[in-house]
Amino acid sequence: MPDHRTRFLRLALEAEALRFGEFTLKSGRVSPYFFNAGRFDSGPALATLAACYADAIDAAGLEFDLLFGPAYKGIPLATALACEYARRGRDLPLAYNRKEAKDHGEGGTLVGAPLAGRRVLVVDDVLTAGTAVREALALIRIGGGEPVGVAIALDRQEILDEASGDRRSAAALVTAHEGVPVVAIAGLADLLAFTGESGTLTTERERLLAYRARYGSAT
Ligand code: OMP
Repeated sequence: MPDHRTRFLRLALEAEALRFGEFTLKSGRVSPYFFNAGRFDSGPALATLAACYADAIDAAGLEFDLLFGPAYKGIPLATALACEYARRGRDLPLAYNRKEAKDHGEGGTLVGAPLAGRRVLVVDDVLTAGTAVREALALIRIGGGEPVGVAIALDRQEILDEASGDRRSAAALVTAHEGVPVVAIAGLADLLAFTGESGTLTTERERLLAYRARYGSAT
């Protein structure tokens, strides 16, 4: 497993951003694990996380010239990543959105660097069905930017619909329909490998395997 995946999964478990138990998702599926990026709630945790994002993005060879963090959870993630790139000697403009339009001051829903004419990388936390990411791509296009990639921390690698027989992941469908690659620091497959190597997370791993058998994608 490339190092950034292991570093990220270790950090996520330590920060309790990744938890095992029983969680009902936005989709209604009952999951044996949940990822809450809000738990990366300190400077050191965000800095370590940002380095994992940067390593995953650079390994994928994505080319872009602006970082976009969708409200709310994407905002600190994209900000931390911009700081990490600055540390690595790269000056990247940063933008994000508000959930509610402002009708005074500078107005509108977009904040930060202008998107027009820029190749935009979306930075978000987790992808299940891809709805949140699609909304961010639409916002960027409306703002005149060109989305060229999506970077997420965790790809849950799930199918959209059990009944359809289509075993492609939601991330693969975003790429197919939107023409934009999705890069994850880690996915469910990595979490399974990690729990396998841990020697202690045996029950958790059994539950993850059962969940994957039902909702997991083939890719
Ligand atoms: P999609 O829009 O279905 O891709 O799911 C992304 C959203 O799911 C996130 O913004 C969260 O609201 C939520 N979520 C998590 O934060 N962590 C998880 O592990 C799973 C979900 C989820 O509900 O699927």
